Amino acid sequence: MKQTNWYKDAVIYQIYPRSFKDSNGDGFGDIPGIISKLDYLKDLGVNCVWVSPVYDSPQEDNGYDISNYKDIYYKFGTMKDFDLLLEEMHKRGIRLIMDLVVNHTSSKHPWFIDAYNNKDSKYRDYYIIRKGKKGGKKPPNNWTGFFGEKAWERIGDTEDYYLHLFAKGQPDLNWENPKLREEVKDILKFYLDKGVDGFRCDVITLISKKQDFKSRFPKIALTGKDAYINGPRLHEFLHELNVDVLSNYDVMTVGETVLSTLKQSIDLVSPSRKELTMIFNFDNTDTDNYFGVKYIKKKFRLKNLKKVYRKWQHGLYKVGWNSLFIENHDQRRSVGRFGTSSKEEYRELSAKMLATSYFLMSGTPFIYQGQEIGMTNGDFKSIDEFEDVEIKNMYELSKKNAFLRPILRKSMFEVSRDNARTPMQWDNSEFAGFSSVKPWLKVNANKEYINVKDSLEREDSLFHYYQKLIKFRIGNSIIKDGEYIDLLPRHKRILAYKMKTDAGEVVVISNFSTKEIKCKLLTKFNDKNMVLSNYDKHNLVSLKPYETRVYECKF
Ligand code: ISL
Repeated sequence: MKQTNWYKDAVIYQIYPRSFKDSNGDGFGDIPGIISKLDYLKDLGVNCVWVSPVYDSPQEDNGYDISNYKDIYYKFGTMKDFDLLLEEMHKRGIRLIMDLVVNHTSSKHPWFIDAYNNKDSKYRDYYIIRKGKKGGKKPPNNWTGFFGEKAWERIGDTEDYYLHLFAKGQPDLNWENPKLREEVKDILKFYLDKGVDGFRCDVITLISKKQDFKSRFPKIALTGKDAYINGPRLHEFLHELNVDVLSNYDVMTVGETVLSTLKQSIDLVSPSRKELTMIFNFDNTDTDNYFGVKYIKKKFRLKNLKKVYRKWQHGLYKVGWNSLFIENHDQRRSVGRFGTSSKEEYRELSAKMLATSYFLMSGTPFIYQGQEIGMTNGDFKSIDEFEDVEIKNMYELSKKNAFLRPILRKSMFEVSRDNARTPMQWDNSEFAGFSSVKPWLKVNANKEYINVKDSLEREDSLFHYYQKLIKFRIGNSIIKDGEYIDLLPRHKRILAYKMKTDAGEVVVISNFSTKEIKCKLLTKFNDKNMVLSNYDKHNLVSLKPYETRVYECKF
């Protein structure tokens, strides 16, 4: 099938369905709710939507634990609703990307239930099951997973254990088994034949594990990671999926990669290798922590973000394609992060500045629901107000482990994934227009003044700024194909870069501070080339607090 590379002109909006819009008054978002808001998304200007998992699931990890890939979780709706969603999106020229979670299933998946209960089950080899040590008293090795737990769980009182790199209810699949790989291809085809436009591939770099299953030392966070991240057959498995299935459709994939180097990422996205279209790396969101561990927070410095931008823009230039994002359902909100301010005086102004800064580089920009109106972290006051399995596990860990306790307790609330999962704030009514009843997760009190209704009414809102940004980005080949040039690599408060091709250049200059700053660079540009800014009036030689400007010159 001819590949049109449409994704290079896509702006993708991520929906976390349980928090987006509840249509039937059960306090839980659903597919008809999404359908009712498609005109809103069209108005925003995005041309593609990534929907976090809506498959059937016991919801131990909010749908990232799938018990039936070919059915829809009843609270989200039915397969009929899903088909209608796809149809209604396509009618509006919006593409649909599904979340593909195939590193693991739910422990309630019929494959796993059979494998767990029956040693001779044909599904036993769909999972990673190994004999424990000491007659089953101890796990097969010392690996630990992503939610602060041991990565093995004993199968009843047998000698055997199954591997789970996430919650206990998320057993890892065994990709070494060709039959399992055929099942995955079948799932892909099922949705691609419906007309789905691609997949966001959950923790895809974990699917191949080193087969020695030996303990690893030293025992630090993610013990065993060198055996289960970027494993030996990762590229082979992805190539197989691509050649056998994906390349028969004009679709895109974005792989969620955890701790992948630039070199590994280049291999994943080089078109000639036929693996993935693009990846999410987390170098940007790791700029405010140590060792890639979000609980160990560090002060944000613009120079570190600039380094990340240079690394990925230069690293993939003419080699592969980038993804651009500042938020998702696993990250706390970007307001008050990455140098921006959550003080109401600066909230929208600084959010416009950050939006401009990450949006106009080469790559596909993603917007996470609520980001376009500047939603903030949830106002959680006690552990009981959280719902996420990750923070609950971490809280338990902090009770048991005296060394980790102060570190976890200090940052846990602020970095919790639930901060991004609070109900979408549509208006200032009791449940923020998300639902007619009390939602599954606490509504943020600031829905009084941060909400879609207000944003649509105010001409100078962040929402309207995003509209302009999206319009400018889609189809702009200077940005798409341009070479990234950092114009002020050493400046501590100003980010300035140029995207350059033979046809012209786009220049972005942003002040990441609350101070007015002199900037000589500004004198080089003519105001009549300014295409976007978050201020109406501009000074020739200085940038106001959080000011951002975009200039475009065509040669
Ligand atoms: O969220 C994280 C840290 O807070 C990450 O470590 C996250 O678990 C990792 O990026 C993998 O995320 C994906 O797979 C998980 C799921 O819980 C996440 O929501 C999903 O985005 C397991 O399927």
